[in-house]
Amino acid sequence: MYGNDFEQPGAATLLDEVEAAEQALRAAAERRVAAARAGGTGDTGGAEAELQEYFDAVVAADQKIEPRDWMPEAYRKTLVRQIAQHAHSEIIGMQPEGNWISRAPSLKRKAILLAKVQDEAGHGLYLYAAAETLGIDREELVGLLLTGRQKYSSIFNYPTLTWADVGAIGWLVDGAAIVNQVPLCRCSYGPYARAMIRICKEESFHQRQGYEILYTLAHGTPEQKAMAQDAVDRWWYPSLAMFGPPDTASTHSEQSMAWKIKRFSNDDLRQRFVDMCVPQAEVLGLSIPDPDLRWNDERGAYDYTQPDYDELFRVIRGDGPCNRQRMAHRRRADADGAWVREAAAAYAAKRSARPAEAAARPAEAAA
Ligand code: BYC
Repeated sequence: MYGNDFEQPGAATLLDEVEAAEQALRAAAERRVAAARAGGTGDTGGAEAELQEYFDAVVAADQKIEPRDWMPEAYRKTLVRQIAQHAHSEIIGMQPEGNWISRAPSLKRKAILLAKVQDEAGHGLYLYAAAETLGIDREELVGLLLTGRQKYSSIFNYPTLTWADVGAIGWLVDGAAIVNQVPLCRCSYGPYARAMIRICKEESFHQRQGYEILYTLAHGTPEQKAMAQDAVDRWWYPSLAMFGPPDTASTHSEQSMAWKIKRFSNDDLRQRFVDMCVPQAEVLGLSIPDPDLRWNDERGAYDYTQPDYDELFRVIRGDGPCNRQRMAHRRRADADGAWVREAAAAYAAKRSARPAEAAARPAEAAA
């Protein structure tokens, strides 16, 4: 079951979607579009127009573009931008929760949180690896983050003030991430889609652990319940803002949707998230801090108050509550880890030199 341990209609849908996306991905790997059957394998031998035609046919047929395939330069750049931003978010996203590992209220909570934060590092690795298939290496991407030329998600610029924030991040932030990322399992670029399938399965556990923390607090002492409510009050609107600017201000959505990188617009996903959270908040016994939240029969969805998009743009520009702290910490970690990367590279070079040395030895002996 997706998300939490309480029966609710439609609760399994998101993980079912991931499952279906995985099956579609496998099927896509076995089929090639008609153009490929007739004219070859989509290799790069033809003229630009033919290559574009083949690319368009693959996308239209819901097949996957693979690293070996020709792709428009703008498609490649968009993927590098989005995948890198996503990877950076996973790595920077370790900080707010990492802040609570040493202060988790029990050994069990500490072990769970450690595993969760480690998973985020793993997600970063899958995503950097997916970006590398587009011909850019991880070191360069990290450099772009550290010099402020690439972004990471706005959400990680908010502080984690209490233990309940760890619950709110799991429920709301990971919940928003799942809603955003499940459709990315159907992304037209194969390596990104494959990375997302695994990530979404792990995110489901993350969301559930946050939900369970909040449920426990909400059913604990009045002080614990108040702490849980306070965390939800602070994380609700930043979580809504994670989905990006409204459609009218989203510069990339239209093209990304035409390329089937994005499958839904920012506003559609935001709505889906709100509709998912309302019944879950009821089970928690916590309220969503929006006096205008109400069911709209005509739309078949909840009406809700939009997040403050000026605040979102301020945070994206680097002026959120924790931007400076997050980047300073990341730069420090990068510098502190330099010797590990150097040692690993030296070890790898030594190991790869070994077969050559071994091959050279008999010849030397014979001489
Ligand atoms: N924060 O045209 P738009 C996680 C930027 S990690 C910062 O709508 P797009 C987790 C956008 O980049 C969660 N910037 O863009 C980890 C663009 O600027 P540029 C991360 C944002 O790409 C640890 C401009 O605003 N998830 O789950 O079509 C613990 C215009 O926006 C944001 C992903 O990265 C933002 N919130 O759509 C727990 C998912 N929103 O690049 C959890 C993959 C917008 O032109 N990414 N911008 O300078 C996406 O789905 C899309 O990139 C977005 C934005 C929906 C985020």
